[in-house]
Parts: sequence; C-alpha cells; structure tokens
Amino acid sequence: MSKGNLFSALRAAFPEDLDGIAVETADTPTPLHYTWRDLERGTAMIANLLQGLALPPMSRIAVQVDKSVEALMLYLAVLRAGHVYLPLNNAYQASEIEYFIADAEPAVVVCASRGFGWVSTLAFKLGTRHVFTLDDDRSGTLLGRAALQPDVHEPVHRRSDDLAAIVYTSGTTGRSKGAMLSHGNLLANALVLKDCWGWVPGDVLIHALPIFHVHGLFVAIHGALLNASRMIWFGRFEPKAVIARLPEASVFMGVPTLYVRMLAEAALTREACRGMRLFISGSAPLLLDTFAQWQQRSGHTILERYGMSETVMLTSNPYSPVSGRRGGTVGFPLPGVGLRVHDDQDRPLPTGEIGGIQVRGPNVFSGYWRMPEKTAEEFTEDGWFRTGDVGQIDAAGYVTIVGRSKDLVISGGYNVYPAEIEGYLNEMPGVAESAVIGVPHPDFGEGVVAVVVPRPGAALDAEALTAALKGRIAHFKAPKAIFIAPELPRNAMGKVQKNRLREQHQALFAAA
Ligand code: MCA
Ligand code: AMP
Repeated sequence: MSKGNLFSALRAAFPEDLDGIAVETADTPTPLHYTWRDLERGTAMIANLLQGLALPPMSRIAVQVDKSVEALMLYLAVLRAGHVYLPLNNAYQASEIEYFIADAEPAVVVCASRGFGWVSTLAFKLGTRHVFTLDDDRSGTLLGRAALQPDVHEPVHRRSDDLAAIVYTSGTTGRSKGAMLSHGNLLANALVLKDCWGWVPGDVLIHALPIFHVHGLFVAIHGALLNASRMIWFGRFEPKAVIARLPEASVFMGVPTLYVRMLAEAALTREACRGMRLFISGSAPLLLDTFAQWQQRSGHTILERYGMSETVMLTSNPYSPVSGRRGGTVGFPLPGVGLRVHDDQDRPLPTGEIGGIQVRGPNVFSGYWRMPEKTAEEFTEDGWFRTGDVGQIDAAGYVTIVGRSKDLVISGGYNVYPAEIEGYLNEMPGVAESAVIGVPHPDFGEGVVAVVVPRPGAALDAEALTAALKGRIAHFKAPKAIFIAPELPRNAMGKVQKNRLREQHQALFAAA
C-alpha cells in the first residue's frame, strides 16, 4: 500500500468484514445497498480503467455529474489511480465549464449523459482526450468500460505532498482559482476531525450534501470512511425524507439552510432525533435563532465549525462538553491549525479585536493552480494564508466570524462572487453598469440582489435580464431580485457604496 496516497489511508480503515453495508441509498427508486467490498471492487475497476488510458501522471479528472454512489467511487478511484480529482457543480453551464476545462486542462472529463453533447464538444476542442458519461442510475460509458476491468488494483504510490484534488473557488475579480489540495492536506484534516468529533464504532452518517464541494466531498465522506461508518445516502436534500431517516442515524452534517428547512417540518421532534449523537453545521454563518430553535425542538446543540476550500476545516466548537458549544461562534482552531487575527498592515491585533483571519497548518493548500502571483498575494511573508474572513478571538479562545473582506455572497452554502455576476450583467445590451450584493434571506441566509443601471435611452426589464442570466450561468447565482436604477451610489473616490445598497434592500426578503 502507498502510505502517502489518501485512498490507502481510507481503505485501511474499511472494516475487516467487507460484506457489511457501507452505503445505503435513501432516494433511489428502490434502496440500493453497497458493501465495503463493492466500494473496494468498484474503485479498483474504475482505477484500472483510468490507468489503462495511459494518462500522464497527476492528470486532472474533471467531473460534473449528479450525485450517486458511483460518483463517490469515481472520486475514490481517481485518488487510487494517483490522478487529481476536479469536482464541478452540476448547475454550471457551458461558459462556466469552458473556463474550468481551459484552465485545468483535464485529460479526462466525466459528465452526465444529458450534457454529453456540449461538454464533449468543449472538452475535445480544449484538448481533453477522453470524455465519459456517468448517470445517477448506474448507467453511462464510464461504468460500461469499467465493468470490463479487473477488480483488483494496487493504489498508485503518492507522496503526501502530491496533488490529490483541485477545488475551484470563485475569485474576487471574477476569475475562479483552483485551490490545490494534496493527499496530506486532506488526510491530516480528516484524522483531526475524526478525533475532535468523537466518531465511535457504529456511527451512521446521513449524507445529504452535494459531493462537488469540500463539505460533502471531503468532510462528510472522509469522516464516515475513516470511521468505517455506514452512510445513508441522499441524492438530493429533502427535509421530510431526511427527518424520517434520523432515527437510524447518529451524525448529520449540513449547511444552515438544511437546518432552517428541517425546522419548518412538524416531524422534527426530540423523538425523531433520539438516536442522534451529533449535528454539525458549516459553510455559512448559522444564525443564533436557528441554533436556539434547533436546541429547543430537537434537544441537540448544533456544533458549528468553519473552513474553506483552500484549507478544509480550520476551527470547530468543542464536541465535549456540549455546553462548550457556543452559538454564533465557530469554536477553537483545530489541533495543528494556527489561527491569528491581524490588521490591514499584517500587524497582530490584541485579543477581542476584529481583523483579518490568517491561518496555517498541515491542512492548508499549497497554492492556486497556475496562479503563482495570486498565491503569493494570499500568503503573508511568514507563510500564513489570508482567509479573507474578518473575525475575532475572545479571551477564552473562541473564534467568531464577523464578516468578510472579500466581496462574496454565500447563498444556501454556495458562494456567489458579485464581480462574476456583474461581469455577465454588464455585457448585456442596454446595461451601463451593475452592482451585485447579498442581503438577509430567511431560507438561503443571504439572497443575491442586483442593481442595474441602463445606458442612456435603453429600457431594461428585470425579468428579461434574469432570464438572460439563467441562460448563461448556474441558476443559484442568478439574483433573486433585480432593480433598475438611474445610478449607483458612489463615494467621493467614485467607488460604488455597496453598504448603502445593502442597507436599502436589507428587508427585501424578510418582508416577502
Ligand atoms: C438552489 N437554488 C439556489 C440554491 N440552491 N438559489 C440560491 N442559493 C442556493 N444555494 C435555486 C436553483 O438554482 C433553482 O432555481 C431553485 O433554487 C431550485 O433548485 P433545487 O436544486 O431544487 O434546490 P434545492 O434542492 O432546494 O437546493 C437547496 C440546497 C442546495 C439543498 C440548500 O443549495 C444545497 O445543497 N446547498 C449546499 C451547498 C454546499 O454543500 N455547500 C458547501 C460548500 P431555478 O428554479 O431558477 O432553476 S463547501 C464550503 O463552503 C466550505 C469549505 C465549508 O466550510 O464547508
Ligand atoms: P468556499 O470558498 O466555498 O470554500 O467557502 C469558504 C467560506 O465560507 C469561508 O471563507 C467563510 O467565509 C465561509 N464559511 C465557512 N464556514 C463558515 C461558518 N461556520 N461561519 C461563517 N462563515 C463560514
């Protein structure tokens, strides 16, 4: 076994009895039960298929598919074969996908068969050698080809600092950056979380998050696999269905929107949560009100943690004692993680003062794919990564995130970069300029809003702008409201005052 390969570490944690159930699907037409042996054999066959393609070492394998257990196996097989996994949100459209393929130059692209026409055209044009399909009903050319492969495979040797995945996070200038995560980054974080969150034999995880972002792909999956825990696998989050399965589970991980939606269900009771050990929230701020309501309705105290694509998890509220979990905070830096708060000139701030959060640790990425200058900018001279989050550390050591210096909206756990949306809006006929902001939203935490200024003489229609945007970009990025205005508020320097726009539209969704 290759020690540095993350797959080897996950595989070593499989139970001795490979015939036990590793994953059980919850929302397929009929429930499917995958044993540990199925994971072992399935990943071996896909890894053999990849190896048979004789790709250059560390080839990127870009994947835009619907959630399925086979998609999980594909992720594990890419690690196993020593290549680099590149997950892509399945809501992305052609212009978004074109950027990622051009930037990452994947040797292999795997997509849903409904997108094969446009994805393969783009991919072949940009130099990709192989395009396979994979659907969430166990069909597609990837599995067809993998079925012909041997079901044994020796994990490819990898050092712990070798690249395991590239996770794209949108950039403040609108250009997405690929965060390069190594086998060692991912394993170090997974091992720390296994200890910190008190995983015990017999734990069962409800997995209801997408698997194209860090939360669902790394935090949840590595946690369950390292603990040899069974996963109850939801292709998509549906609050009633998840609540119905809580009595069989012990661990749940979600973004705040998932908790808000479950709280809206009468079925969410203490009785439904009686077997649960731990509810974890992250990816976006959990409102104190949600934290308190959850305590009251379920009898459980949500454990909130904080992380980033570039760093995986950074802080966590304590597992024990439960009374140490403080709503509104993200807890303490994880063991091995350094976290400090500095001012704009990189000078340390005293306890309790608000400033930019900087971090370092074995989980912190090595840099952005093919962007050495951007990477250099984001690290301090002494090697700490600037998160772009603004926060404070109190006297007891609790970290609180109070805002972001990066112009970013987090909607339902998905990041939306205003600069990117403004770029698309500004290209539209009749648009002079635009400003995109996030304002409080009862379901998504923040809702995206755009204010658009027409060119002189142009008549703009908000609905038509929304429709045009939805024709080009992932729908979750499209503003939930667009306002047409004669001008944008600016300060004396000519900079758009987004704060004023935020104040103006503060109550927009609350009122709705
Ligand atoms: C879906 N829609 C959204 C969102 N999701 N709009 C705004 N924000 C969203 N998050 C829109 C769709 O575009 C669609 O619009 C309509 O809502 C219905 O889509 P559907 O797919 O049915 O939505 P849903 O199933 O209700 O999805 C909501 C969701 C989902 C379950 C909350 O957004 C979700 O799974 N979020 C979790 C994201 C996540 O895993 N984040 C972790 C990032 P239309 O009708 O116009 O087409 S990792 C991270 O942040 C760091 C590292 C960390 O710390 O974890
Ligand atoms: P991503 O680029 O998707 O990795 O998103 C990372 C960002 O999500 C962080 O930089 C934070 O701004 C935000 N985030 C993650 N967890 C939390 C949390 N518990 N509270 C507040 N913000 C969070």
